[in-house]
Amino acid sequence: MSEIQSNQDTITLYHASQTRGTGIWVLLEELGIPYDMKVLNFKAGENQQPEFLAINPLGKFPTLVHNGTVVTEQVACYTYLADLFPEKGLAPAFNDPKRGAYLRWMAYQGSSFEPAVIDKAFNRPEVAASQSSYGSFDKMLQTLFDQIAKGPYLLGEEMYAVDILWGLSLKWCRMFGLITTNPVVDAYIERVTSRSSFTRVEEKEQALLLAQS
Ligand SMILES: N[C@@H](CCC(=O)N[C@@H](CS)C(=O)NCC(=O)O)C(=O)O
Repeated sequence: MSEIQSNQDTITLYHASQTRGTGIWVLLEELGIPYDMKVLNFKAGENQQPEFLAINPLGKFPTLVHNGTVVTEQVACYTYLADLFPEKGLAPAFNDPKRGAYLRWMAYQGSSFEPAVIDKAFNRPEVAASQSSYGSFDKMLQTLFDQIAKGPYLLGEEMYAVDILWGLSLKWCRMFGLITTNPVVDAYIERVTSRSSFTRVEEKEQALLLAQS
């Protein structure tokens, strides 16, 4: 496990490049707050070593530790960090009318989109919509795309942490051929992922991968 220490702060991201943790790294950069990173070599199985399993028994990324509190599951990590720094404006305030929609689309990624995409990727037979947690794949995706079409960001004019989650998630799913997008969704992906925070993280991840190979 190698350390990249930016300061003495108590936010630590346990990370492996090109995983769901990548977006959390982007969010930390967007927030512009101090954080530390512990980089694990996923291919060498460092995430299955006792030291890391003691923190996250699943051995998965992202894993975040803040003042001794462990946060796992990417949607929880996005929500937690954006709420921790309300002054950065990456989450609607608790009394903001957008708050409900913000939480809805955050949770949608983990509880509807991902299970649907994984079922499809593994060619699992579709069950009746009423027996599936996401209904049907097509309706799940169209509902998301209809929201994106309202633009320019998921909840309108402002970009929030939830856009980092969706920008990267959709970009990778499109790249792996797991979803078919449309020009409006493509423009949204570009709008979000062309930010300098994404570019910086991408460059650093490439360097890390090179160092680990
Ligand atoms: N449900 C988790 C999934 C996390 C996950 O599957 N992460 C992958 C990388 S994208 C991982 O850590 N795989 C390593 C392994 O299972 O060995 C989340 O939403 O964060």
